[in-house]
Amino acid sequence: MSDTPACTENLTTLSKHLAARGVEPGLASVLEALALGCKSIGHHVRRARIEDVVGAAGGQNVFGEIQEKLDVLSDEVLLQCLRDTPAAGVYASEEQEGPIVLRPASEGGRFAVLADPLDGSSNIDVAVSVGTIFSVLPNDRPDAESAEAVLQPGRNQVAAGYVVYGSSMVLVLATAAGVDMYTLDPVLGEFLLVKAGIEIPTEKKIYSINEAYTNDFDDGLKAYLEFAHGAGYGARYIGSMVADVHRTLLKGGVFIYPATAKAPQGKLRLMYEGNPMGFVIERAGGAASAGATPILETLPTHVHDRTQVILGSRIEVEHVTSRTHPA
Ligand code: AHM
Ligand code: MG
Repeated sequence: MSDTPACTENLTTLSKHLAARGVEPGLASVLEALALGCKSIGHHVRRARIEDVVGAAGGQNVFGEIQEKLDVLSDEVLLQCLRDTPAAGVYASEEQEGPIVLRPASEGGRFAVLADPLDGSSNIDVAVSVGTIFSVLPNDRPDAESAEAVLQPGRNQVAAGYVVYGSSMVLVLATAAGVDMYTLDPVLGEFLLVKAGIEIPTEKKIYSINEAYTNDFDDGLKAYLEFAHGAGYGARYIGSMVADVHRTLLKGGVFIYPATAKAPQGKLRLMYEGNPMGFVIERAGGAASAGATPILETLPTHVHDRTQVILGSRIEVEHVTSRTHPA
């Protein structure tokens, strides 16, 4: 018998685990392309102010919002990674005017990717956590209609996830097999599996909402906040969706971005933010509501549609929706 101790080093890489999870090679190649893009974006985020990437790029996106330099760069990085990936058929993002057809389904482009390339980018200049959010849908329409192929309900997603550029760089990935979490090992340059089969904690008295907008909330939401104040809830709000949802996934509670008088459809984007985060939370055993119905059941009319977002553990979401949308 050898005296050599068994190696206990964590060497379960993303690609190894995708194969172990039974993710088919075409989808795995798209997810690995996104992970590569996120490593590159994370590298730029880490070097903010060393590189000239902080500040406005000088343009606006289709929503009339100021584009930060890093918004534009992150979008270009993801697009470049997907262009090189034969299974990627369509790319759409909140920085682009509309979906870009990379290659039709008939030429192998079997997946559509929708992304918020740099969520929370207005937090970059103060070094608060930001992230990349992505959704993968099947691209199975005839060639001429490929750009419209993205207009599917979130329920059709085959994978979704996000990367948080925080004190560590974390990838959370939801597939048919479940929700897994990876941390980037900066020396190996690999995302290594740190937790498989994540389940959201069931009950937790935490709400996450921009409470400064209370005067704009409807009576049901005001009633929920009154209930939460009386029931001893704590409040947490970072202002980067990706960081707020990541905390909600791991620690529980509810994240809410409601419709307000100023943003009657809500502020967050259905296809780049609501659907992928809803998919992750549902796969982890939680709920994601657009108010009256689950986010994932919303049929988009336009790629840039917005939605209300109420997501978290089922019971915490129910505390909100039972007051905002009583049966
Ligand atoms: P962005 O995608 O342009 O960065 O905007 C979305 C961000 C979310 O990350 C966050 O949840 C929300 O805006 C915060 O908005 P507010 O400042 O209104 O609370
Ligand atoms: Mg965003």
